[in-house]
Amino acid sequence: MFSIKMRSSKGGINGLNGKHISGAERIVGSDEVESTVLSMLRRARSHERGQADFINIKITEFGEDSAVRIPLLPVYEKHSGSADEGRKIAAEELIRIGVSEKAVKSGLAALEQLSDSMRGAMLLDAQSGQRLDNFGERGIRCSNMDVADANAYIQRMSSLGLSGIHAREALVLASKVASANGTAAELCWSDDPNYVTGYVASPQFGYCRINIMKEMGDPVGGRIFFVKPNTDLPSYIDYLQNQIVLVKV
Ligand code: WAQ
Ligand code: MG
Repeated sequence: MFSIKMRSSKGGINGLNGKHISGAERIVGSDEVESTVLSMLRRARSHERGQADFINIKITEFGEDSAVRIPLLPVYEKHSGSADEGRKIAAEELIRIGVSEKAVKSGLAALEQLSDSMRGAMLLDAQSGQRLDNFGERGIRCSNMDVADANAYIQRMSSLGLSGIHAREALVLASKVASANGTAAELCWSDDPNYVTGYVASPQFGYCRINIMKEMGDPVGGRIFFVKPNTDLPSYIDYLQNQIVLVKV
């Protein structure tokens, strides 16, 4: 199997200090490597955040037995009429999951205070609300995950009434995050200016889509992983970053 990763930016020098445009990763069989690379290239060059002037595509082969298989989270939806209402619904859902009120408040505030999008997520203690990682404005990147069977996944997505790359990728990422030992919940909204749907996810209840979580046109998005107290952080972070995970529908 092959892991293919793309990241792109604009305005930097050799990819350093530019504005992040887009990133993507897939895990595919040998016969899909070429088409996957091509679609990533196209994505980086025609993204609504801008046209990348630096594109990095990395391809790594690995043995199938190094992958762990996990189930896809169940999906449910809550309706909001505005960004404010969406964030209120998200807060209620996080509290129902067991995140403390204090931690919910600091999570929302942390995302709302961002002036630019992060590339990764912030880790917050689900009880105290304190930031646990020291990855600063970069955040923790959850990586090395994909669906085990792309066709089965697309079918499942359409049976759920979901289409498009945002939901497809977010649900896989959220499934991996929820499968990590120590995750209490996740909160997310997109950094794509015109994508206002966000979600709260948890190992207990699954993936809760909230149709409006930010104002149309807002280019700032982010993610919070709420972590249970007393979690072993180095192994938690190692799992998120490095463990190869295939999500089964
Ligand atoms: N690991 C950790 N954090 C990440 C990662 C990652 N691999 N990728 C993105 N982030 C963080 C980062 O701070 C981004 O700015 C932020 O999340 C948003 O990323 O319809 O599109 O890829 O059900 O813009 C959610 C709703 C869409 C989908 C989320 O996120 C649906 C989305 P984006
Ligand atoms: Mg984005």
